Amino acid sequence: MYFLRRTDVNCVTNWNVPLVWEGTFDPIVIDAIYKKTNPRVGVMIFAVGKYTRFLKGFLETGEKHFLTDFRVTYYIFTDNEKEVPAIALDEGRKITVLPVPSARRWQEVVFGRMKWATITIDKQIRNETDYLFLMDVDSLFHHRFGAESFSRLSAVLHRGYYKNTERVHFPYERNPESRAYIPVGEGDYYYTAAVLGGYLEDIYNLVRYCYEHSEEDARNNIEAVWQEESHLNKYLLYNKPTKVLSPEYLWSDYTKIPADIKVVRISQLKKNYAEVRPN
Ligand code: UD2
Repeated sequence: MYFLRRTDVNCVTNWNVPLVWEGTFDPIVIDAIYKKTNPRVGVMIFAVGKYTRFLKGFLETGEKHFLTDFRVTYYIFTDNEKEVPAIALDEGRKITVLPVPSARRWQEVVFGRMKWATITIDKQIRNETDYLFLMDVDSLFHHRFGAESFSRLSAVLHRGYYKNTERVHFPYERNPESRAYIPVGEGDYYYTAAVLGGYLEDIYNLVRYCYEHSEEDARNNIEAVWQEESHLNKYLLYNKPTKVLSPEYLWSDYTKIPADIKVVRISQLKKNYAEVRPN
């Protein structure tokens, strides 16, 4: 018998959508429900410069834990196709490699994700995918990441701010000149840009918004404090997610696991920033 209850955490947001934690869904039932429609799932990952070294671990562990038994296409954006490893994929799963230019600054890559996602959805992916996820590559899957993550727009709580932090201390962009500006006193949660997903058109609206607004900032010589993550947080304040995923969906090897995190589904790897980023 699967007990679907947690009393130690909020399982619903104050706009009444699910806040997903281990112990709040039946994994077999929820996968079976979504399996009936056999959705096509796309996952966009960027591996530019030295980040190609993370592809093997991401893909191998993704095959063990990410929507197993669903149709999945990994869209890998890279400036070095030769470094994309050959990984054995299960039936119904494939890799599509998409070339992007190299970057001089790491910020170009994280902003560029929103640009290339927008362009590539328009050019190609719109006809190939029902659900689309965007993920950081420097991480490993450790536990099931299944159909409980599906909704029109699913965002993940940033592990650093999901509890014991008042909204005034969320690291939103506070410069009123920036398009990512959120006034003090506003905000629901602080979301990570490292994992998000939803219906293709909902994700398209989000990435296009972040792309266009960061371009507008750039024309005014402004770079938001957490780059595309700042624009994402602004978007999600006024376009509420239809599901919120707990930090189980993106933890970090740097951070001790507290009692309310019963499973870590993805964990960000420790990395030497100075060595791995262009500058
Ligand atoms: C945080 C966010 C990240 C992004 C970034 C923006 C978390 C866990 N991560 O990550 O999503 O919002 O801040 O400031 O909250 N990449 C490359 N080549 C590069 C640099 C980056 O391919 O040279 C790609 C790669 O897929 C990587 C992602 O961009 O996983 C994010 O970059 P990061 O890991 O350097 O950013 P980080 O750890 O500060």
